[in-house]
Amino acid sequence: QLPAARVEALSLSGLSAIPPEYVRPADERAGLGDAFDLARTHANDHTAPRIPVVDISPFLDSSSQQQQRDECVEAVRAAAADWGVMHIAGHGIPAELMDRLRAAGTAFFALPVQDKEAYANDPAAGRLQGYGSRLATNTCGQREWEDYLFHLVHPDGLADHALWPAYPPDYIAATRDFGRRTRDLASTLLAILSMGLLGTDRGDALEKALTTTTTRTAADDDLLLQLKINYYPRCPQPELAVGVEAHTDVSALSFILHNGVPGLQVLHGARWVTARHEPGTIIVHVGDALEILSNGRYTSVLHRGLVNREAVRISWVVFCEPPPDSVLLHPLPELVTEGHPARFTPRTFKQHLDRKLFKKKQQHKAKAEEE
Ligand code: AKG
Repeated sequence: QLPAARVEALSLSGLSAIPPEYVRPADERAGLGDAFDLARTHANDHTAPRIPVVDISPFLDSSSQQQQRDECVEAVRAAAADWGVMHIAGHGIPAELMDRLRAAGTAFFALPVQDKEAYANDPAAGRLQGYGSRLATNTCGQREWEDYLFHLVHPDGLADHALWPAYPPDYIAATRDFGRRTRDLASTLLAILSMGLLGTDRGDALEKALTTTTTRTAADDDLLLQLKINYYPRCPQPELAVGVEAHTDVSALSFILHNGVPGLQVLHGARWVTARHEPGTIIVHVGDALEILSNGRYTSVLHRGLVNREAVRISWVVFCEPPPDSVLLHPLPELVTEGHPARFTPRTFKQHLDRKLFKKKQQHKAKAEEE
């Protein structure tokens, strides 16, 4: 088997036109462009909708008033319902730790491609963790303009540090600490989101529905956090390519940091909105698992990653997922009423993932037959 072509190597080769397998179909190309141009247009358009910024510090500060907490619950609820995405401020993760995480991932990707190959994954052989590039999984043979590093980050007992970069020396410590802090943030947000659905005294509902454990200790925690570092090289024809094609996340929540280069777009109404740079915040997506538990009250946000000519974009996405087989995901019983029947059939996380992949394959097949 030939080694996978790395997009970074392609980008560094200085080509002026991208290979045909990276060119998206005409219907998808309509809204694409250089992410810097789109971000500038969005910033200058004062009527453009903006992804909400929500400060959750009242939940981390024991001296805060109930009214501040209620306002915070309502702001998070509204953002999760109307957008399925928000910038979280006041999240309690130290800026210094976020800088260390970014510095570590950036230093790893600054290594020559051949050094990173020591960490190559092999999805065909079932080895998903490691350094990779999305292969064409669809019948159209289309590829995405990015390389990535993927591994489980929490719980620490399940993380295989042998698969994590040994360089830079701070990679493991910084990434592990960030995973731990993100796990705590996930609990805080799930509590706020639960209160938004069921009231102040039901803050435990969502986390209970996502896990099998009643006490959260390092040993028995079964909410899994997977880290994907996306590396989007410069692209000579950003109007023809995407870094990550439009999708919703299968996770309950996803947390995103990035290096300040624009690229993330989310669908709001019928419009693609470019995420702004909100320094210090963490972007949070509602994923499919939370949409199911909330019976559709919270929206699993459709999003994509665009590329640009000028600068490398790097993003750190932590997917927060229930265990694959031991939890049955279904709408919380209190949210299923005569007026609001269940919109989702019960399924495990793994079944949901399999169904989604199957549907995607069917769609590609139907499209290929059409053409
Ligand atoms: C993904 O990796 O699933 C993404 O959606 C990446 C988004 C981003 O790079 O901001």
